[in-house]
Amino acid sequence: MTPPNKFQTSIESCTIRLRMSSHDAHYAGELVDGARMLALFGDVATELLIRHDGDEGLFRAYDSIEFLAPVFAGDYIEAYGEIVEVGRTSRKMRFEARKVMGNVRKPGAPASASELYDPPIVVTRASGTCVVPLDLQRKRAEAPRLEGGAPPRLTHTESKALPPHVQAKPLIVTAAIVGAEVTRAQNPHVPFTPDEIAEEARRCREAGASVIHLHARTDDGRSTQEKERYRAIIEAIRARTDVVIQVTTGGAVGMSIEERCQPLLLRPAPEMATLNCGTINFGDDVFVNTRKEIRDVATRIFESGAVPECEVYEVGHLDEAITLHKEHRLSPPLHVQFVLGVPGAMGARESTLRFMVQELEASGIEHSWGVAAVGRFQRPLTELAVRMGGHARVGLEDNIYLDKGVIAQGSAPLVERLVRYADQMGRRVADPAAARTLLGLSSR
Ligand code: KMH
Ligand code: ZN
Repeated sequence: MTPPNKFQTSIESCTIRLRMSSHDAHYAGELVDGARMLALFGDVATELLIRHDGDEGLFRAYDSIEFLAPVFAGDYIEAYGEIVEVGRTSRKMRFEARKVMGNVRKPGAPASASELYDPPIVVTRASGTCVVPLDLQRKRAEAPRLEGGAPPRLTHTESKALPPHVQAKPLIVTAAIVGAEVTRAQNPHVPFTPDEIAEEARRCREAGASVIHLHARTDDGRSTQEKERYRAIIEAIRARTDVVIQVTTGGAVGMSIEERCQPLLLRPAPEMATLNCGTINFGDDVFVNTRKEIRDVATRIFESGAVPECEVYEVGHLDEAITLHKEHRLSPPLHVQFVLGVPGAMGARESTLRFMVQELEASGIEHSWGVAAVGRFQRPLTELAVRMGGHARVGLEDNIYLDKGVIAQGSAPLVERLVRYADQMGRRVADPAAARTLLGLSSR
């Protein structure tokens, strides 16, 4: 995470900076107590609440705390925080403390020798919730920037069954509009040229998608990872719409890692990129991602500055994604896409999805998750994701039909239908700005 951009918020953010003194050192070797960082986060939270509500509010709970590096007396600490979600009285926040300067502390170096850390060293990360009772809110609380300002109409009987905390979660809809495998013989609406792809991206954005999962094709439809082709497509999309663009590093079966990762060489770097977390049977082929290759791709994504989305096709891939996060190979928070129903890999079953979500939640890692499902499973599994509080991906890459025997006229109709369903369920759709906040992307 390269502060401060990576963590920027569209709701409220602030930073405080101060030097740790010998009064703060609690342990041997002038080591500062981790609780000191939490005290700084408390001050940051208070400032955020004053800015947002005109009241100091109260800290209710942390849901995650990670101590990542030691802090010593003499270190300059920058404590950053942002409000990422606003409820009626609750304000969900994320925090990061970074060491920006400190003493050299090497044998032989003078005691006063000091250095700048470039990039700064992240020492603590946390997330938590504060509350401001309604009668103490002196400013009108602004909801995160979401589409459709009016509260959703609950027209579907099921919607009444969705718990309020699920309804409160903005839904990120990803449109996978091209893919590497689908042909025009299967669906004549698959876009190939930069203009066709950009036009479809615009239609999907208008239908409510905020992320485009992107593959590239040559004019005659062959799958390509060629950097200049991605540049042309991304420029064409950017000329039309503000969607988050997530490039594939999976490419097509049989491509080398070098070939697959070419879009990461673009500058400015893509905002997001997929990270495939394991090998699977992929229909009659094998989609190979060895552990060494996964780490290679993760490093390339990290170094490009793109935010990874971990593609999980099997239960073990989730363990791998969690391991990669723990190895600090991914810029947090952790984004997981459960891809269900690939022939030869994990089936598209509710029980499997619920198990994986439970495992992810039990990891204690700050995360978000979404569902992509293949063919006839796309609709039921993405709708299940909506009901479970996850995000969802639809589009021709995964499914060419709108209904049984009815070819979808592009990906936009699939997006439109999912957004309608989300509305019935009482979940609002995140626009690209809100999606960027939720995904921890730099603002464009
Ligand atoms: N075409 C598949 C073999 C991704 O985009 O990262 C890989 C794929 C995954 O589509
Ligand atoms: Zn893909």
